[in-house]
Amino acid sequence: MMEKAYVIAVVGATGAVGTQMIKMLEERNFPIAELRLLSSKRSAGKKLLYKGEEIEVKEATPEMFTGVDIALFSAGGNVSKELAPEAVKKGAIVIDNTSAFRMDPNVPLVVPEVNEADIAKHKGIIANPNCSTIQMVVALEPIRKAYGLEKVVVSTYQAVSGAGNDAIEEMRTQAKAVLEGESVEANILPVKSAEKHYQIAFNAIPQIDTFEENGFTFEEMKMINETKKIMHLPELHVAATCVRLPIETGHSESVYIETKEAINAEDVKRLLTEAEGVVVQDNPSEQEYPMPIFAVGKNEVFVGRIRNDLNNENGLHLWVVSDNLLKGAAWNSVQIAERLVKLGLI
Ligand code: NAP
Ligand code: 12T
Repeated sequence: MMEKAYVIAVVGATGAVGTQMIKMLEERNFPIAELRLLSSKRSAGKKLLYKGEEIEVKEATPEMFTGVDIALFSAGGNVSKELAPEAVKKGAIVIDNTSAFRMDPNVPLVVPEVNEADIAKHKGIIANPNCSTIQMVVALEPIRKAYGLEKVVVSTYQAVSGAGNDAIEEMRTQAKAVLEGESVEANILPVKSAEKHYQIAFNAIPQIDTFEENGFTFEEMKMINETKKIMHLPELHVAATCVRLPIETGHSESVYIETKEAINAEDVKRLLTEAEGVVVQDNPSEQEYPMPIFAVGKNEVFVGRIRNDLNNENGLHLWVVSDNLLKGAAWNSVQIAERLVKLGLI
């Protein structure tokens, strides 16, 4: 019997995430009957390659979703709010990479290694979590299962590609200007819409996304709220500090956790070695630990520096690294699409 093939739309196809989505669909040999690449009017007419074939990018309008089976959205929250319901009306299942619907109780928020079963509860839209949240929960879920989880305190070291192609370009231009002794311009980071912009080259910016009333940034609140929702732990204590560094791709996280049962670093190393989607890189005597330059282009979450807290027998420290555009975005979305097929939900 011939395998069924699907009509797939990628919204935001020309973006930092969208281009990785196309590459991922190709690499995974996803069963595609037709691929529609959509963007704003600005990029309409541009041609992108899929399996060596040129596909013309079209402007994203409601009509473009006629006949679409799965629509992968990563063109910003406003585009999703406007067009995702239109795509659903036309019968598509939307996998949304923006924060538009993540906390909606009717929308499952899915990391397949953690809560695959939630996929079946969808009513048209499935949300892909924030990149920093995804890599952290992949590392924490096997620990939760074995020891229970009480508290998480995380600090992130995030790459500029998370903020899109304009941010990558800005970092590169600034780095060149600094090295050549020229004046530096900043227009994109920390947030395009912000009043002030700061140099990212050779700097660290403790602001990702906009500030909330409570003193946390929206990126930090996404990590806090999404972690509780994905892990089904509404009572979990979570605190986050999110920092942008001049790294092109690959988010890193220093994570401190407290578990319900006493925890042992050597057991956790064994546990994570067996865990789906995790690679343990942890050998201090060989200076082996995860780093962004080694995670780029890989689908897995890399974990190292696993060590017991010195004061609390329920405390553990770890270092978690992953490609923010892959497991943090394109791979997690395509993985959800693959599970829809595997579970017979499409
Ligand atoms: P990017 O490199 O700036 O690309 C933005 C994409 O959106 C481009 O393809 C752009 O098309 C398209 N677009 C912009 N305005 C549009 C409109 N009005 N209608 C249709 N398409 C439009 O940004 P990115 O890094 O790929 O991120 C895109 C979005 O994905 C973000 O805003 C965020 O919501 C989400 N995201 C999620 C994660 C995550 O944590 N899971 C990570 C990164 C990004 P043009 O070429 O025509 O401008
Ligand atoms: N502002 O989709 O700037 O929640 O790195 C992901 C990444 C939003 C999101 C970033 C962002 C998201 C960023």
